[in-house]
Amino acid sequence: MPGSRSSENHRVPRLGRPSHGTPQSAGCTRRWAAIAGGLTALALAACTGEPDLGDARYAIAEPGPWHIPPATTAIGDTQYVTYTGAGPWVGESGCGGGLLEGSAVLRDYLALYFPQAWSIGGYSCRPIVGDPNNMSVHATGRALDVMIETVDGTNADNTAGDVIGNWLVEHAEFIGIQMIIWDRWIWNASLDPPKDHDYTGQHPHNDHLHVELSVEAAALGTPFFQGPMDPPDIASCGTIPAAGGVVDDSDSCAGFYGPPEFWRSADAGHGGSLLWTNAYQGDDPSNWARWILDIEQAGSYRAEVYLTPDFAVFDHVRYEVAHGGATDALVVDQGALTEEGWYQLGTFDFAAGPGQHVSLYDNSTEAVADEQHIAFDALRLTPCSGGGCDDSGADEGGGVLGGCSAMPGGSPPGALFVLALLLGSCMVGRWSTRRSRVIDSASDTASSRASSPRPAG
Ligand SMILES: [Ca+2]
Ligand SMILES: [Ca+2]
Repeated sequence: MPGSRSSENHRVPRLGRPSHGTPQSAGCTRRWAAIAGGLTALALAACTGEPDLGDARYAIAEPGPWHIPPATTAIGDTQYVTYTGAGPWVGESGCGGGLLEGSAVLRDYLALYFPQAWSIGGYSCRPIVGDPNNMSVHATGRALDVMIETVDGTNADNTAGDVIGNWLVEHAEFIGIQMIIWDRWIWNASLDPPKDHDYTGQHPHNDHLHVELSVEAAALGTPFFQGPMDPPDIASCGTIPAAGGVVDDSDSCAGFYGPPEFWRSADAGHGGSLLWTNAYQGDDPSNWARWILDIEQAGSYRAEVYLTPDFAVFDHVRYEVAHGGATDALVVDQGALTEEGWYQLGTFDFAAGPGQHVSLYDNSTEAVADEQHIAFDALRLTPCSGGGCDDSGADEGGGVLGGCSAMPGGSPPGALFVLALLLGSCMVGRWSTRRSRVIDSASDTASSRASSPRPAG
């Protein structure tokens, strides 16, 4: 996992999430037997039949390898892409030097629409693992490693990864995908059906999808790269109407990522539920969350987050607002609030359509004290113009927090900006987050964490 968590995180009990009920797990049954002599409050909370928090969206390991559903297989069987390997290994002089252009575009697209991938990289100058005479496709710049956190350190998270693999299979010809390896299974677009079978290579591909582009795709020659790139239809989770709207943490347009044991829920906040985690010092986020936005009508919107004092403590919470092709990084003092309510992040120009978001990250480059809670609850967008954009959410308490826009493009409320200057807490520059690095960086080397796992293939 990125970075190391401060120890206080491990001492905070995680409670079940009331809004998602699933059958009681076998693990809880065993635990009941084991603790018959002395139940603790924590065990009670953990055994009420509620799933672990992260299970609400991801973190399910299906038995067996990647199972491509029949409907996807049927589409995949109609796809044909010529397979081109990397040729013999002739030393580093034969390597491409970085991701090719099409690979970088696909990387950015996948990072945007499949946030369950915690990092995406792919360039590596080397032979195939276990086959020193032949060059890895990674060395040509035509292969991506789409990193998916395992469920338990061993088993592939099929909820998170299968949807990506299946989407790539269904669009293989359109994009130019020649091969995918995921969870001990391989799909090869150049084969006559059946195009998939078990993968028995050295690395089980339990923590990443290996995705190879065709030569044509890597050179931007396939239809995928020719026009506007629509989001994958599976990513739609609702639209913010022209009059504005709220995305709450319990909505399908709200995603929370990273180790589920560090996300805690509370029966508080907007709609009676919120999530919180603790800040920690590190270069990369460990836990992060995103409100995924599809905007009906382009325009300026005041963006506010709902905060509750007991769960909003940390004074350097990093937010990113991706709006209308720009990404603004913000630092917000969640701890500045004294009452529950809506607090402004600023006013942003959103485009019509999907692919926009507000994200929140748990890491800080500076030292972090114990128990610095970060709250993830509801986001509200309200259309506004002129001075009306500076109005604080007066209906349910709230106001303006100390913080600042770290990037040009956003227009934080005047009072907020002045406060930021007084506090001297304005942090300038684009954040080196896992997400923005992947999306914004043109160089493969910037995705350094992504290049650490080097599987076969
Ligand atoms: Ca599996
Ligand atoms: Ca909520």
